[in-house]
Amino acid sequence: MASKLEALGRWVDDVAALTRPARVHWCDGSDGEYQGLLQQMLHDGDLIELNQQTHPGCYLHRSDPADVARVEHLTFVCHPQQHDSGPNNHWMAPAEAHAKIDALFDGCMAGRTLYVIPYCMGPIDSPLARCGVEITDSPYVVANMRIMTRMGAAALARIEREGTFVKGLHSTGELDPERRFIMHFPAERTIKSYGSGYGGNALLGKKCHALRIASDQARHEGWLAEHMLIVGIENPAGETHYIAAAFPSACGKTNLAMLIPPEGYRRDGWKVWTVGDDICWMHPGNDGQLYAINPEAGFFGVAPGTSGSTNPNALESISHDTIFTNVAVTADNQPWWEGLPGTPATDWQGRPYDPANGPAAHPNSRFTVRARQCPTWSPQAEAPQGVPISAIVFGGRRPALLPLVMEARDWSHGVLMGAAMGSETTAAATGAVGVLRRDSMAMKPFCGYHYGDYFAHWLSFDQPAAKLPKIFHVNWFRKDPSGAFLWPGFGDNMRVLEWMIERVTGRARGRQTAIGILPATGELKLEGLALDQHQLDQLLAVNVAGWQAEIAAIGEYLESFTPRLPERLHQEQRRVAEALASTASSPQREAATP
Ligand code: OXD
Ligand code: MN
Repeated sequence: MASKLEALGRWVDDVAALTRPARVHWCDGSDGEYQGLLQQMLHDGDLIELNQQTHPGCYLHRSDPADVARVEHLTFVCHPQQHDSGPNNHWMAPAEAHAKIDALFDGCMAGRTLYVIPYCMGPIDSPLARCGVEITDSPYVVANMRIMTRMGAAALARIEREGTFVKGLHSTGELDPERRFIMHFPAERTIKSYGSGYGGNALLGKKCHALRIASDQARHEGWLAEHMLIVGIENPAGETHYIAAAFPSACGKTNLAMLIPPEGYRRDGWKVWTVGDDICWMHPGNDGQLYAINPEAGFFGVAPGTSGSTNPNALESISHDTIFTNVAVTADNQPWWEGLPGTPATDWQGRPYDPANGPAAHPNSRFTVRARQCPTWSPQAEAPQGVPISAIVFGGRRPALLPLVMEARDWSHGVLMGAAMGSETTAAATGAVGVLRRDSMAMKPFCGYHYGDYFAHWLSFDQPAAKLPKIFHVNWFRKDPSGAFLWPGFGDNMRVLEWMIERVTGRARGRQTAIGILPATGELKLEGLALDQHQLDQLLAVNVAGWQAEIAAIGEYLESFTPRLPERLHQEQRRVAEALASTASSPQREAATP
């Protein structure tokens, strides 16, 4: 074995000595290997063949009913010093965490195969990409990693060249929720995950590596690892602007990444290109712009709600060669979930469908599919240098107060907008209704270090030579007093993206307010939309008293990160509070520059 792979070989030997598998398989990422895994899982009952006439190459996996989601309360970020993990993470001392989880790994692969999965997050030749190796005893994980990452021989060759990689050790274990941990050791660039086969807990390249470990690595190396989609908007002149957007879950990231513009736009020649739907790594380029790659090669999307009206591109992507997890099936064995036409015959647990048992598909049921199967997949998604980012968007589910769109006046204000973002709970979710949960940059479950340091890292990009993207905040979820959504969303979000591009290119002037820059009258293109003036006014109103309460609440939230809260963010919060106060004392100045 070549010298740069010696450390990898030694680690695999050590893990095998601890977990004692019956055999070790080094994954090469080939088609033959993938087909062999599928056959083995069909034979063992880990996969069920779906209707091969309607859905060629599609299979269903039913997970343990107690293992269907990420487990944030069992997820730890173990920096040597607790204060480096911050109040935003659970912490355990690294030695204690290793001892606890290694005791679970002891002998856990007896009789099973240990798979070694070398993978690359990002285009294989990209200097922005980073490699990892996941060891797992789950063939389902191997098959999903092959879809979600560049996995196998090419990744191993890069690891051999570079000698560095993130180590991830996973075992499905006994799936006992009492014996389940997802541990991260950022200083050791190591992940250990035991007791869950669910995607976010088990596909270690995704949330564990590409967000929690990578965010910490990015901080040290001067880049950003973010929970953002990346979408390219091409105008009729053939110019493409790339937008990176962060939203908490259940806010439609995959739909926005695959948006189909309204008919008038399509007729005029506008096009949308999908680069990524969940994770974005952004590096400053030599020209001062931020360049982004999607570190993933596939989509691990939520199935329910995906339909011909909400996301036809996703639906087309998953019509073949897709692994479905915890969806229902129809009488003729097609995958089914709430939002699709037709009726389910069998629910996600394999029981005959009975509405008394709840939804037919699990609300967190998923599809895993190669990104290149998406009709709008951007050729630039494979570009080693990444795509230049024109705009960064933050957003959440806010039934009131937050306007449809607003632009930050500068980078610091934009960082404040991202730090303050949140989503309100709805009647559909358990717990109290209308409770606002702050989720800074949509990274609350994924930031691998102290949020105060993370905000400081964001602020540090504001350098004299930098040509930073403009930052916006959107809210697709405003409701009128009767509880109806004010904005149609989905494809019509294109109208808001177009205004952002008009701002980036200097073609729209906007309207300066205390909370940021909003579209001036007539700047949002609304042709073909059934939206009356009153609705538009509500969507773009600045309720000064409401905002004064909001900015005070933001101030309190930020205080929870003292003493690591950067003073600049604090100043920015005070500046907006003062601009609101002067607007309140002379309302005619609402249009004043903040
Ligand atoms: C998530 C996901 O939980 O993308 O955010 O799966
Ligand atoms: Mn996500």
